[in-house]
Amino acid sequence: MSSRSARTGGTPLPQSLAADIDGEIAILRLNRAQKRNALDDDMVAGIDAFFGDLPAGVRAVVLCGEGEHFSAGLDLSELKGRDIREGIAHSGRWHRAFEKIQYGRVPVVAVLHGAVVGGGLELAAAAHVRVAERSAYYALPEGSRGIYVGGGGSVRLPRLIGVARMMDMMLTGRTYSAEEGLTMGLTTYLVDAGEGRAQGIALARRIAGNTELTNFAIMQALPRIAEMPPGSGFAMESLISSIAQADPEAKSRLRDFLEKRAPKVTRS
Ligand code: 1HE
Repeated sequence: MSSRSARTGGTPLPQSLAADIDGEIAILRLNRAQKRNALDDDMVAGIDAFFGDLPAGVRAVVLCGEGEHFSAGLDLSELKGRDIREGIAHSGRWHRAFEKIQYGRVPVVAVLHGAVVGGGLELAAAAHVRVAERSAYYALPEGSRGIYVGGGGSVRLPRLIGVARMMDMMLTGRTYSAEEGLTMGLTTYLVDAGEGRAQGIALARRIAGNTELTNFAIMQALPRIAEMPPGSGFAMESLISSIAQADPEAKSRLRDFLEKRAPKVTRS
């Protein structure tokens, strides 16, 4: 049974965001198509509140955008009167909100189409899986606007595409297509027009079927282990894998396989 509400947990969302809960999946839509889903302060606060207050039964989130574009990035109209102090506070609010996506309670699948630019790309980079329709394109127009990324882009994007590529995108305004994004690490799945949401939901359902402990390990431990010196990483991996396999749910799944009740791994 699907429920649609401006509230998902206890927190009201601004009009520019809309949430649906369908069983174990929550769908958060950027709902400001008239401004190409440009992210203003209310939206960023709403994203923070949404991911910080997911209903207990939700086990994966799909993040997508209404209209012709995923997101045109930062709402540039808010920059006009901001001084340095306010700029730092603003960037910090984006960091906190997007941190709740990347290191939140459940995995997030972003569904991308049209412009995925500036802060919109920073938002997409915080998700764990990115499904891009063929119309999607990636850009960092901050360079030509006289500003700089402020939503964690300098931290997350080099880890996905490398410093040199990000530098080029910012210096020259180069854009990449959804298809090019596949080999670069921006697009995880490439789909045809109109198929993104269904694919995103199907992937979210698959993710929701994993054990909570495994999803926790993948989201929280994997990216941190990747940043550790190898010796610390191996030790952390041993700990995490032993904790995961001791879970009764893991034991039951292994028994299902050994007693021929679980599906085999097949080509998709
Ligand atoms: C906006 C914004 C915005 C559209 N802030 N209002 N981002 C950018 O530099 C991208 C700027 N936007 C664009 O290049 C284009 O709007 C799009 C390619 C995304 C879409 O083009 P189009 O022809 O479909 O729409 P449009 O006619 O340009 O825009 C429709 C309306 O949305 C229009 O307002 P209107 O009142 O005239 O109808 C636009 O002004 C408005 N709009 N994008 C404010 N971004 C944490 S730091 C992150 C730093 C950044 O993200 S920098 C990158 C900013």
